[in-house]
Amino acid sequence: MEDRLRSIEDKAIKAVRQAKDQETLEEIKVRFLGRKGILTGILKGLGRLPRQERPKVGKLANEVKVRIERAVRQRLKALEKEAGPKVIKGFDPTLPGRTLPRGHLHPITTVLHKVCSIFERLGFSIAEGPEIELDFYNFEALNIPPDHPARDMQDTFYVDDKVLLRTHTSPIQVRTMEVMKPPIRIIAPGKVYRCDSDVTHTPMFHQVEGLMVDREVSFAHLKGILTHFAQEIFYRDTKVRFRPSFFPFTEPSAEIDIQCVMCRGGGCRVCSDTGWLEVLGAGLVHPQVLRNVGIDTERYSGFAFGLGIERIAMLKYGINDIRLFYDNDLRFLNQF
Ligand code: 2NL
Repeated sequence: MEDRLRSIEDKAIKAVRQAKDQETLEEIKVRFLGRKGILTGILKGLGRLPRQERPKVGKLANEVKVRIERAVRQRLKALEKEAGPKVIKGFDPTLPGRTLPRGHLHPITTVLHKVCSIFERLGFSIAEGPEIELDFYNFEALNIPPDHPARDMQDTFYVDDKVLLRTHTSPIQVRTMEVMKPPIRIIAPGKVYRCDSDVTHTPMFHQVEGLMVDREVSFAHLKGILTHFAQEIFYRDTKVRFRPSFFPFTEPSAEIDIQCVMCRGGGCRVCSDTGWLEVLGAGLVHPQVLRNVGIDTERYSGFAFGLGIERIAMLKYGINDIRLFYDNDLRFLNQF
């Protein structure tokens, strides 16, 4: 039996060393060491040997097994080295991986972040609120009377007679003033909804409003802050113009123009040859609005302003159709 084991070992190791490829090696391994292999057969048959021979033969058989296994491992290593990188049918692991397309922020998000960050650096905090609002916060508290044209069904998406989609982010500021005592310095960014659609209007767009309420807040503060903002978001030397205007929630009110960013004031199609572009609405918070939220108008005053993000983005990037922002055409979006 011992001779037989030695002869099996010799044969096995010779075969292993001569194996030309991994497949052949695997076959040899199965033939000698497999569940139905030669060596396994001998180990299984140990019980039929005379009792005194069993330990010796068993020990030898195990040693043979270990040596064949070692030879197989060594040969496998050598073959793998010879073969180089593994090539599985249809898959070459040496090829560079497919690069996944890399996403980026939507241009509206980028501009929204830029606008917010300018005001955050001036000490304003970001405030948020619901997009589905009560008529009270969107209109009533803002001194917009029931017969005001902004309430018309044409402009506002109503859910029912008391509930609507907010048409501006002012309700965020009303809610903040209700719960926060002055000094208040907040900006209110977010989506707003109006029943309107053409090259310069989409039914949903983004607005940022700002509000400051404190003792002795004046129009001079508003002018300084908005001039700084215009020069940060556009050009450092951008000229700014304040024109008298009207909003029900501010008094006095103003519309703020910047020198045209396309022609730098010379006159072009974008500014209709005026040299100016309207970018902001603003004013001192109407005393009635402050009273509506319980702020003492003898002690406090405030300014507020509002701007449309899509309009700023169109001017910054020279885009003439607002709907491009929402078509999700990658040929457009990938340019940012
Ligand atoms: C515009 C005009 C404006 C405000 C928004 C405001 C908010 C409160 C009180 C008073 Cl809580 N005013 N917001 C004021 C003036 C103008 O936006 O043209 N937006 C695009």
